[in-house]
Amino acid sequence: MKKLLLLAVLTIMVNQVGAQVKYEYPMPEYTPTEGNLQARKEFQDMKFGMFIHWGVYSVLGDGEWVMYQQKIKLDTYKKLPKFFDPEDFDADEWVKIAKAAGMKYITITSRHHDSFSMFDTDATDYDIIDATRFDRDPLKELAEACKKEGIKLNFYYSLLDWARDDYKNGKKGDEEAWGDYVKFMKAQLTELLTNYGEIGCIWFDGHWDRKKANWNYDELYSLIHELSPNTLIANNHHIQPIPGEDIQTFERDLPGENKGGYSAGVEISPLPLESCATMAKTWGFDLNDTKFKTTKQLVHFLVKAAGKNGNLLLNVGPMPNGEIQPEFVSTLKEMGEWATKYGESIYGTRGGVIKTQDWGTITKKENTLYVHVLDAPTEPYIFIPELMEKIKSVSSFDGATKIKFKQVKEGIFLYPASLDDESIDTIFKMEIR
Ligand code: FHN
Repeated sequence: MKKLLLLAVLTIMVNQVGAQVKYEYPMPEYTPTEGNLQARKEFQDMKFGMFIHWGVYSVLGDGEWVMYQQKIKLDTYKKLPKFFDPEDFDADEWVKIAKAAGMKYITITSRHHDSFSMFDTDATDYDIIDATRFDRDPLKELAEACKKEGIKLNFYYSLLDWARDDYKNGKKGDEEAWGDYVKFMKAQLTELLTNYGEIGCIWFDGHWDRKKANWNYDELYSLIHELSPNTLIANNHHIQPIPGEDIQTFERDLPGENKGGYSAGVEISPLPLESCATMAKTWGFDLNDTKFKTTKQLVHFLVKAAGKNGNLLLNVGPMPNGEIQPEFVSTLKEMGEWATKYGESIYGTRGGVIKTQDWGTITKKENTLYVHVLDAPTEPYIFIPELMEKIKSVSSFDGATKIKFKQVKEGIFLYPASLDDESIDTIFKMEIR
């Protein structure tokens, strides 16, 4: 009897772990336009973007969750906009940093969970124009700078709100209040999609605050598709993609993994994939956060994401004066130097050729497979399992050195003369027959 009970409990647990979590409310059928499908392809080709978490919270230098974590009362928190005057903000400089890093797009927080709108909005006075002495719209300036430099601009938009009564009451079940909140979001989304030129993506976040609720995505997504059909929709809800979305995101994780703890039961979908990650620990500026990831670690993340057919959206949290902190700038510069040399093996490639191996991964463009050796194996060869393609030749990345190889039915053995342990990524090119 005890054994049976144990078996039943185990079966339930296994089912729950394996079960995909899905949004339960009806969504209209979604057929992406030709332009949208093209935008998805371009998004996949770009591979590397800059995530920017910037808000009045940066004044406190304790991350973007400071209001919640330090239990700061709303009235007290509302004093922050008065101290927020980022006179060193220079949109051109941010775009220059992103571009030099090899990043092709920028996704910036238009409004985070603290409810403060970092753009000129008529839907509330709790925004950068009405509530700060700064009196400039950084999203407008960024949109202009991005346009000049050929960088795509995306907007992060928080669904969750720590300040608004309509959100709070709606969460408690007041349907009228919830209706007001949805109206507010729609007004802001309309502004974001009409006042800043063409926006690459609306990137939602915060769904998990009301896991079982009806978020009215039918209305929100339809509005976006109507206003700007080529704009992609991503939602960092940590569940399976919802009809109407164009990108599947993974937070602090490579696609299909759950090391960060946000993606339990989430499976890879056929949509374009994106992983977002921090350069230290937090997203918003944190004075004490000095656990900086190295250039090598971050390049490995980028390469592994590409190997899994995903993009990397790498975050910076600018300081309250408007500058990106020097530690990030210098790592991004080094990433850019790497991307300038080896970008051919990343941009415009596709992944999913093989499973990630202990030594690294593979990306593919047309007839070329790029073998990325991120951690040199102890054996004097590299074994690539389960490769379907017939290989014609293997060479070093610059093509100058031919690499000996042997293809058997289980896979391919590469025999490079030597492997540099110190190298960030030793790349070999394999030509398909
Ligand atoms: O709570 C947010 C967090 O502040 C940050 O914006 C990240 C970015 O993916 N998303 C949320 C956590 O899921």
